[in-house]
Amino acid sequence: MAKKPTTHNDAAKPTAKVTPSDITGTDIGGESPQKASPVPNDAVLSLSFAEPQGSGGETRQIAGDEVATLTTQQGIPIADNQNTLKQGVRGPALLEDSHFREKMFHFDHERIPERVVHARGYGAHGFFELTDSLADVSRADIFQRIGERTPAFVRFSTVAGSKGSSDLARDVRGFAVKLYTQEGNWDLVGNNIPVFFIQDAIKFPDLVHAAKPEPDRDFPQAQTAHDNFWDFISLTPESFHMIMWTMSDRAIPRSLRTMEGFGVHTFRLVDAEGKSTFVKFHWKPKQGLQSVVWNEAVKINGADPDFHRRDLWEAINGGDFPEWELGVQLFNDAFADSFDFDVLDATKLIPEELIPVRIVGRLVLDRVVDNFFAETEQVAFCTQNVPPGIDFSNDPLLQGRNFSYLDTQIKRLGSPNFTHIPINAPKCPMAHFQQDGHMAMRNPAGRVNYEPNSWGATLGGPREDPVRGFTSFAESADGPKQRVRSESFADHYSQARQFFVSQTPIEQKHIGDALVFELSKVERPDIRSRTVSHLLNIDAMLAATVASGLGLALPDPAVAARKPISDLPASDRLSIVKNGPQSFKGRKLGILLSDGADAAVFRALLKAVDAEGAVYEVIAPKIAGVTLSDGVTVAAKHKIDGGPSVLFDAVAILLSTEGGELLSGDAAAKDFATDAFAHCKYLGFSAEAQPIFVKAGLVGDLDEACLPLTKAADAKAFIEACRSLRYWPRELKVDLDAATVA
Ligand code: HDE
Repeated sequence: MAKKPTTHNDAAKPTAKVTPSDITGTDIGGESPQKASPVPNDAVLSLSFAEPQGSGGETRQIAGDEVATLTTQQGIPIADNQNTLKQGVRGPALLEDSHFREKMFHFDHERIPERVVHARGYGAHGFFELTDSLADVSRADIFQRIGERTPAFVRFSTVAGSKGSSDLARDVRGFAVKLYTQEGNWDLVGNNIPVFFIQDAIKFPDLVHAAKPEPDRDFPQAQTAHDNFWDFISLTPESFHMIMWTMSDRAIPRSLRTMEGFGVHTFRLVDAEGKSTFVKFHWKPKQGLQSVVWNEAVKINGADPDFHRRDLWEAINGGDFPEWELGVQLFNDAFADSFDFDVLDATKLIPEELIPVRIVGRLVLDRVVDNFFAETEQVAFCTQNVPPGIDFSNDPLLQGRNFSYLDTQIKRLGSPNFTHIPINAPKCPMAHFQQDGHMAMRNPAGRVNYEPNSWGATLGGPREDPVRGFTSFAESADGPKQRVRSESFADHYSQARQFFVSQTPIEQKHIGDALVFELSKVERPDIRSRTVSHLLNIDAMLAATVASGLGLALPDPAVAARKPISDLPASDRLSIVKNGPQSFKGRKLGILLSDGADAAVFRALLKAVDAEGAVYEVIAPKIAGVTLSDGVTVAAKHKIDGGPSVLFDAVAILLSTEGGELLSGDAAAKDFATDAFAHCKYLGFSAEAQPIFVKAGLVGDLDEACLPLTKAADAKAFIEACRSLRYWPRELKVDLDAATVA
């Protein structure tokens, strides 16, 4: 018997968006109110998004809505998007099915090569606003007029992991800024750490090969805790300053919004007379610095691998626009000559105590992308994109980068016309004779495509401008061709030590813990030992702590190419804890509720959270939500199993007597409390939460950062306490390794 033909055209019908309150009749939402997402998220809107690509805007009515007609890329209207063309109902597919062929062909070619490094990233649009003119030192147009705004696009990234890796890997973060200035695009392609692993670009492929998954087994993914990485590092002493940073909590930021950004290299600013001033660029987050702790990072990766991108998306869509100040350290040849280290050496920084950071502008991110691929994936940063007034130094790492980035974009984007893609196109006028190539969207019009020509001002096209045009700083260079490393690059440990001694004791402990963790994953004892031999040149106590954590006999110190300076003064700006915001603004409170929880305390908590400029999310035994003591229902954002406390900056547990008894038998609820406690978070609780603390073994340990929420008046004090972000003294009581910290 022949089967009846079936169609599924109903699937194309738009469905109404279902909100939690549709299901539960909820009175209060399960999270802080958010601005509506501007991004289409149902069938109808995504069709209208495709409209400019050729549907021609043809529409028809479906269930009362105007819906665009689905077409092929050639604009041919499609009658059936559910079934291939067949000979007979159950017969073979036909080659003439051009709609199927085009759809599959396009799908098969959807991916472009991911970035070799910085593959996983997240971007947003915004603007740069000049707050202090730099006209005294630079002719760059962007630095002339106070108050003027320049459009910007920023892409944050991890370095080692593939595109689909998780956000909380221990890693450097990329902080790449494209500024669409009126004299061309300026790409400041920086990191969240002000120094780099290597001094010369020729070592970059080795560094990256060593950091990425080992080539025979293709693991571990997105982590440096393996033999190859530490083998390379322990054979490359210049990397140890950067290692101090990557083993610190800088490498596990709480949010992309709570990290600093650095241009890393020494650049030049050049004025109209051609005079040069050296400069280092800094982005300082208005949100303050903040990181997570390692055990938390590991768990966040499981609970929400998109933790950082979600945070940025939610903050911008919630109207809490992330902001950074642009700071510059300006210095001249005299300072460069007198400085203990070479300003061309990217493994060194200049302490802010020596050259203060002058704040000259602000960067605000106020718009998420319309489409991740079109913008964040296709954005092409090139270090060599600098407008007139900004120039390079001879830093050998920067010089190498200036070659690499253009090369990489042709591989990734596949055409020399990648500047025709809107995200990469300058927003100022362009005029040149470059033409043709794959996907050329904008060939020059007219008969003339060369220069000089004799077609006159109107027909002859653009001409060079020796005054306005980019002029390289006229630095003189001479000497024999040779492959050498300057003697002035030979000190590898002094600033590593300076960074270490600038940290608070808890941050120093974290560096030790991280080194022990990473090296405990290294299989070869000689690599572990060689690494510790370098630490001995940095700090004897750190080396001893790591050796003891590994159960390793202390080796001899590594032979230093130059004797380290051991008395460089501590620099407070290098510590995260010393630069915390002392504010809960922009942070997230997780509120674990049960049926019957005290409505007055809950409402007071929401009020206090709102007053602080923070946000909240409700966690409950069931995703449908809970009914409070006053009969009002509250939607949940997370079921308890999907909303662990690692996702929040602080937590409150508000339960009824029955709720407390019920949840004390639930492992996820116990983990919620024990993790919040172990991660030194502020913890507010109603008395009814006691059974959970009993079962979790926390009762005797609750400290001054565990605050009762018995009445509405307690809420404000609790949120004010949360401003410290963490209660660090607790960590020394909950970590075995703490015993080794002095
Ligand atoms: Fe990169 N780097 N890099 N890098 N880098 C790339 O370019 C390279 C270095 C940085 O969000 C690649 O488009 C070399 C330092 C960021 O799209 C590639 C050297 C710093 C991003 C490349 C370095 C960075 C990249 C890969 C040593 C901080 C992501 C994909 C000389 C100052 C940009 C791409 C984005 C990306 C080469 C060292 C930052 C291969 C050869 C130092 C933020 O071209």
